[in-house]
Amino acid sequence: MNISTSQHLFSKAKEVTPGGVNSPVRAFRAVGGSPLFVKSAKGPHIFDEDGNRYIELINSWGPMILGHAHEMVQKAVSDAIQNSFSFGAPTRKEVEMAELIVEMVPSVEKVRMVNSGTEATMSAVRVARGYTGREKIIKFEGCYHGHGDSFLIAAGSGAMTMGEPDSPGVTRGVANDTLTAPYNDITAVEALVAANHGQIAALILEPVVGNMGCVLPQPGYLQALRDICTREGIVLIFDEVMTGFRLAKGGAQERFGVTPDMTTLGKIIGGGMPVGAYGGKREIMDCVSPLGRVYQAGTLSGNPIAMSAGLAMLHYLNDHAEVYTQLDQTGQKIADGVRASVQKLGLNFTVNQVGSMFTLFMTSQTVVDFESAKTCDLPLFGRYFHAMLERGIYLAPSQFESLFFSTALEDSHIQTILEANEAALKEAM
Ligand code: KE4
Repeated sequence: MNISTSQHLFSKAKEVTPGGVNSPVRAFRAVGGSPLFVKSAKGPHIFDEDGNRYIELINSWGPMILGHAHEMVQKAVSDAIQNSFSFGAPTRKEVEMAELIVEMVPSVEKVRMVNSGTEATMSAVRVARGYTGREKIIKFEGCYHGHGDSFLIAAGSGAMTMGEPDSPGVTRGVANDTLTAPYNDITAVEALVAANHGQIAALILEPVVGNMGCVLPQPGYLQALRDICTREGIVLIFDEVMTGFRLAKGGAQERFGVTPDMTTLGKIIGGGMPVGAYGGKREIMDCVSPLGRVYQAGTLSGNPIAMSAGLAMLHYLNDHAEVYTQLDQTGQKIADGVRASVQKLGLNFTVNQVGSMFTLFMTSQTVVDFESAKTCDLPLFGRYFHAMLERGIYLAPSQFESLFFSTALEDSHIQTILEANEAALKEAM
């Protein structure tokens, strides 16, 4: 494929932006080659600056669950723009958004809007510390909760591909307050709790992990964490920035029937616009300024244009339960098809899938945590990624990322994806 315009733009970008991108994983460093510069998108397709069309399975890392440029979301934004962009004052749309989130997400009694998933998780941890008066947190190796200092310890996502999970610039003091445990290992959590008794403010996790690739909680794991946190007075935070409104309209907490004390949200909540949120039990959220003493603020929080996009998206998802049936079917079809090709080619690779989240791991191990995810053959994944790109399928440019399917994928697209997958696996081996 001719990608000369993207290559030219990338060389210009690298002169004026670190690594030529505004978020590390976009730079293709984990798979090699030069990143595509996207010009437009519609439905299941993106179009790069050289006019190449791809069926895309990133969907802006989750938000575009209804496919790109959905007319319902676009109309909501174009209508909102007529009333100007931002006021820095309360608006009725923020009330509507908060009421809708409270209705849709089981754990949320009160919610605060912010502008990214990182802001949501940083704020939720601060509130948990303020509410409990405790300082330490537990996170899990391979889970990613944005780029807040407390979380860049054994982080997933781009941090994994950078080969330095503990980022420079994170102080020893911050790192000392972040305890880590392997995902899916309850014994390790019990040991941390015993060794730090009465000092742990919060336990934060991705209830289904997307950021080491898609990794599911093993049966009983989430409930066991819930029980430990209830027993110890630890605030259980489900980071549903990825899974929220995707795995069910109430997110993973609805799908798995386990209710945390707080939830962080992002991605889909903004319909493609920069929106995050954190919420939970009333008694915890009432600690937040100006009602409580835990300070958190934001110039563009609850921005009316972003609220319009998010409200259009969430109302649609809340009113169309069939979306989740379709997404589950799409995920199952693709997982079954990829597993069939892997078996046909005599490859012993692992497929993890739940709903519209999916990862093909280039390892024979069952992938249940950070250590097993790291056994993947990364050079092989890079060759597979580019073989798929050449066939017009745009995957996440890292083995340690989940794919996200949208309702814009029809059977014809799924067939194209599966044919390309089998050919790309053959080529890459
Ligand atoms: P943002 O600050 O990027 O909006 O959200 C951070 C975040 C928090 N929690 C979870 C579970 C997340 O997945 C994320 C962000 N996800 C990555 C994808 N692995 C965003 C892509 C990127 O970093 O460019």
